[in-house]
Amino acid sequence: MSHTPSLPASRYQRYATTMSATHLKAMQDHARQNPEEFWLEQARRIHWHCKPSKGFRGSFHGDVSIKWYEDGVLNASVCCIDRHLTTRGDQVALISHREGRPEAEQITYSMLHERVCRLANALTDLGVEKGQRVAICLPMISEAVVAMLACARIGAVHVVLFGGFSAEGIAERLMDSGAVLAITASEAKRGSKTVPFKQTMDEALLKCEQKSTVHSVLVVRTSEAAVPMLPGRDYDYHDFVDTFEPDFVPVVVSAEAPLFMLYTSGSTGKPKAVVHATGGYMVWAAYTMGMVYAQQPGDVLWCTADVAWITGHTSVVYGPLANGGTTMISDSLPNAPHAGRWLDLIDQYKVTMLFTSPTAVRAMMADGDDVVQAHSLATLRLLGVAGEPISSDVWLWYHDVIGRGKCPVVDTWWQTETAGIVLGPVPGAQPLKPGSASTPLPGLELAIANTKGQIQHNATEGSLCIAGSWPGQARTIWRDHDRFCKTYFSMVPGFYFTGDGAKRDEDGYYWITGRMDDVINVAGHRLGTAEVEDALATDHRLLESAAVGIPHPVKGQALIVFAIIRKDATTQPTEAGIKLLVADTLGRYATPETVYLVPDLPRTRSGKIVRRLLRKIASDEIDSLGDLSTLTDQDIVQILCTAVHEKK
Ligand code: 6R9
Repeated sequence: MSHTPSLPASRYQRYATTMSATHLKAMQDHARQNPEEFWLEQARRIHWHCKPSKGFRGSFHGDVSIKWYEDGVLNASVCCIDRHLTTRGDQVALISHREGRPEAEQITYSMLHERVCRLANALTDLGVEKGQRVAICLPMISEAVVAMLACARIGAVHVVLFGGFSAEGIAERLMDSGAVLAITASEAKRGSKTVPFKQTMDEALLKCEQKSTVHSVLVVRTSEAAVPMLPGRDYDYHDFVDTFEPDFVPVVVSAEAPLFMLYTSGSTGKPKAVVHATGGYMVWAAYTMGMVYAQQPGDVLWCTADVAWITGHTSVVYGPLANGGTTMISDSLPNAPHAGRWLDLIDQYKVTMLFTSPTAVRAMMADGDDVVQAHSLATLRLLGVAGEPISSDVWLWYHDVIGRGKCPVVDTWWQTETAGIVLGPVPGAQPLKPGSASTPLPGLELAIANTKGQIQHNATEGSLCIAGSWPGQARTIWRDHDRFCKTYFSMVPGFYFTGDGAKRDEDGYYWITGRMDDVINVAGHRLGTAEVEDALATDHRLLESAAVGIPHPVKGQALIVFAIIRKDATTQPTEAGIKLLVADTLGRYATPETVYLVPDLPRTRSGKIVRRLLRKIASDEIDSLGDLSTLTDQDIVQILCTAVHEKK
């Protein structure tokens, strides 16, 4: 925990009109005393075709069942668009900036309505039905937002896939989700690199062979480059979609109908698709973004997350649009073509709220204060981060240098499974502590358990759990409810287990210490070390491997691989080859920082690899290796230390 003094709520006067400390306290009391009434009240933040009369129904015990607002009926695209048409049809809903184009596109709520309806008609024409899955694999372009909302409009379930996944990774997810249609782009530019979206999708579909259920592919042409199209399967997005009517009667669904599923990493190899339900998710997106970001007319919120992550779903699309705000997307990089590129865009598009990752803040910090000082940044009034721990010095730099000391910094802790902010300050209503994700939003009760699964009270440290459900909670893991129950509800019976460690101080503020399982967080991307090891196991020249995360000054954590080559291998795997194998299997984002080819790994007498030790060795912290007496072979430690040291 940091000893940096906290910053009083009164410092952020501009937020005083949004919510006072008294109002926040009243909400917290109401939520505790009458949760059913509290959550039904929050449900009024969105538009319902039939208003719900029930709040939560279900249990965290046994065959876990989670239902919210089950008698409510709605359509998520209506909540995000139609609802605002009479009051703010001409207000900009989406600013879409594309690097290399002179001006960003300003898409009003009316324009968004037209585009979403055309695509809803096109998808229906192609035979997509309510409940079916549609895979969306697009760069940060307006069609990505339109595609998500069009799926919602026809009651289909979107599965947004990250453009950084390999063909293998996409194929696996297409087959697992049973997607019937895919929406992709020809290619995307990332700085000087070209990302071949369509080519990767084609390869993925080839890999699926007979197992793919995808019958159609819509392709957004993002450049002049020629794209091979398969007649009868592939359609040019605009040539096809723009011919359809700009109106579509929304398909209403019951609150528990799935809105989307999203793949995320866990501590076992296979990625899992977390399923989110329409009603609860929409209330949660509106509530959490309304409490912490509280967009006012004129605010431009730029959340730099890719739509393929939960932050992209809730803080780029559903939250801001449900609340009638203006949201911005951009396909730019923070430091290409030059350092300070994102700062240019903040000034150019008068961004008032910036929401990014600690990795991006650390990268801006590394570029130096001069780059920041060369920009006005006068429109900014709120700064946010999520995705990984932010240290108090980086928090303060963000606050003092980017925010010029006048913008509150909101560090929000949440997960794909929580769908929206769980821990985060309500700016103007409570003090901010640099480096802390603050306190739970009203209606959420957090708990800290010790290693035996017992709940600890007052100031303490342990595993972070959530007592009781919240509307945005994931309902299940697609086609694997057992895994859902085991992963999240078996560690501390009756509680949702987050997988993160946390400290709670005497004021009830939480300080996240990081994952406690074998999930690492590289630049805000969750990665299971087992996924990496499974990928390496496909190279039969490798006997065994171990992947660990170690601290990295910019990315938060870096992925390090130790691999043992089989003695009988006829050819020698190289470090570069191993990196490529991981990138090909999982995606470029998972490329290991360093690979060590080693004769063995440190093991306990029962044969378990001692990862704690590998982390220390890989970070070159050889003075604090601790007790080595439980190892079968202590000499291996010295050999690994030398291997690491030689590379430094
Ligand atoms: C929103 C998102 C979830 C994991 C989570 C935790 C880490 C997220 C954080 C944070 C420290 C924060 N995490 N927010 N750690 N401080 N403010 O990132 O979802 O991709 O599912 O990752 O990210 O470890 O468990 P997701």
